[in-house]
Amino acid sequence: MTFISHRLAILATGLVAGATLLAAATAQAQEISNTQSALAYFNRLDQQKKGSFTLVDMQRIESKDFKRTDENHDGKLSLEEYVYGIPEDREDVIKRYTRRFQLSDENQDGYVSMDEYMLFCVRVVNLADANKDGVVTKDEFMTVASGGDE
Ligand SMILES: [Ca+2]
Ligand SMILES: [Ca+2]
Ligand SMILES: [Ca+2]
Repeated sequence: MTFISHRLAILATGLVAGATLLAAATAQAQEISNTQSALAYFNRLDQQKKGSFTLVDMQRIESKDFKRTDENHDGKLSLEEYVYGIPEDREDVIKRYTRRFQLSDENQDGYVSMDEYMLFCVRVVNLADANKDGVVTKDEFMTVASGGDE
């Protein structure tokens, strides 16, 4: 992820002694939290516990999520609605959601519409479904979701 390398770059330039150690520890903690949240996300999408999910599964679950998140029922999500409920001290989670929000906001109007949200699902499934069989397995999902790289 870009913001991790950015943060590491700041750490590396800002500190002299111990910079390498600290950066390594930060990266490791980040990796663990990425893996855990990717796994939690996968489990949420794999509601029937098949060890996989399809685009249809994901869109069904995410569209329910969209309606729940759309606090003021205007049919679109603001960033405030999107990150609502994330504890303030979980800066890493807030950053991840903010990034996801920006990626989803296709027309860059500062809101994520249902269409954009569904399109995001299509992009995630296309990206993750390495063997293009229409099913995203846990392995396929974890490969793209938990990696530290883009
Ligand atoms: Ca709204
Ligand atoms: Ca938009
Ligand atoms: Ca597949």
